[in-house]
Amino acid sequence: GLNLDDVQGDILIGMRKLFERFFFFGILNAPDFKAKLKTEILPLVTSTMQVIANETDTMLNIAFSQTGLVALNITGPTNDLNDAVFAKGQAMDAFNLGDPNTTNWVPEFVGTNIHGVMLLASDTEASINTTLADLQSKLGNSITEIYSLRTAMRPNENRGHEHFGFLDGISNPTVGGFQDPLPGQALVPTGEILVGETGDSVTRPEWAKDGSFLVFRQLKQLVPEFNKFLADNPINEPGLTPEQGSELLGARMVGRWKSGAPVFLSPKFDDPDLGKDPTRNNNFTFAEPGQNISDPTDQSGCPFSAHIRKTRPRADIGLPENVTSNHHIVRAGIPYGPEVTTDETSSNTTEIERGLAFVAYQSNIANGFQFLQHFWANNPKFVHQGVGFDPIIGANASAERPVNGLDPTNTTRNFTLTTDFVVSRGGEYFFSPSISAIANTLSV
Ligand code: N7H
Repeated sequence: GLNLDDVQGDILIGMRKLFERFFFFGILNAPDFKAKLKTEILPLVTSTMQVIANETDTMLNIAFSQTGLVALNITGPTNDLNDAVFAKGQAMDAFNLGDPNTTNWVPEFVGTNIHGVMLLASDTEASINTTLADLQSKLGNSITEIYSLRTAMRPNENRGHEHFGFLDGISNPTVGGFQDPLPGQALVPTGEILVGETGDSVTRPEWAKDGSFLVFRQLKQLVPEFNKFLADNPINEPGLTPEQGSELLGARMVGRWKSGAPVFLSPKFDDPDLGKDPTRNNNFTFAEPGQNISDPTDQSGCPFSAHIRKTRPRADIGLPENVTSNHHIVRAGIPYGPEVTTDETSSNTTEIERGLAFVAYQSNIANGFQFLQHFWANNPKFVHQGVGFDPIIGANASAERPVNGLDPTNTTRNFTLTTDFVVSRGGEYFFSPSISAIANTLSV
């Protein structure tokens, strides 16, 4: 069976604490770093079992980029992870992902200087600060800090919601041998998420088994601009106030209401009881009873372009999806940046950066994150001709984005989005190794 003591804890279920720090570093002295990786870092690395037990104050995970593995002298054909996208680094992939260029990127993500990232998660920021300061002093000059991102769950009733206001972290696949799927949850082969497990058909080094590729993206969100767009374009549906029409437009862009309730199951109004019920809030396929799923006109329940339908089309590409699709990712992102200020609300303009520290795990980046972004979200012909872009994350190199199906009163109506509500600030591709690989391969 799956060794949950050996798989890093963020991969399959996410550390999901109130605060998380992403600490990006370069390795300056490999022998020194390796020694400290073994004595100082390894004892603190949190396994999946430990995340489930939830007894750890500050959880730690660590992952390495391609240049980081090279710095550690993990090279040569026998050590090749055989993921071409990972090997090149994310900056080389910017154009392919729909980013207009890397000028909007956080400068530290441009190039391949980042060797690794440490993820520290805790319910208090003070604990993160203490643990990190302690680690930094022990690591000394073996590493250098390149960039660091502070993130936090949003306060009070917005806890668990991303900055546009929608509940996040609802639908993630589970893997064989881990947890029984909730109704509607995808059960995928273990090897779709974990390298070297059943379902991963790529040749891998022995030490890579039970690791996973970690895609990190700093995705800035233009929240006041998003809200202005909704306010300016309420769906004019009989019985809805303009405010409700705006809420409906936002819900159809995402495919869920802010509470998490899927629009497919609750097409006109939010249903908070449905949104918070894990046995019901993911239990749908997008197939209406008796519906010809390839009928591109039926978007009464949920637009084909909706973010959750673009990124997990369910019955649109045939069921059971664990057999027909190998395009699943496990998401473990968390918001960063402050709440919207009254100034920003009144000017409808973002002044302070906020967004999503996006994290996705998969055994194959080309089948996972890259596929979802490039072939689905950014492809106006997916899942049918004329569907348009994913209105949330679809990227067209900053050119305007046609989106269809959002207006349930006229699903052939086209919206042309002239603003990217999500702007890429770049990121990097990492490999999150098993704990035994850290002990027996990476630190020796
Ligand atoms: Fe998305 N959002 O708030 O609108 N996402 N996402 N995402 N996303 C999901 O089911 C959001 C991004 C997926 O199984 C929900 O947990 C935002 C990227 C996938 O039904 C919400 C950003 C990619 C799913 C958001 C962002 C994905 C998903 C519903 C960027 C991949 C699960 C809550 C700032 C390339 C689909 C939930 C399923 C769900 C939002 C990014 C993919 C609310 C704001 C870059 C696979």
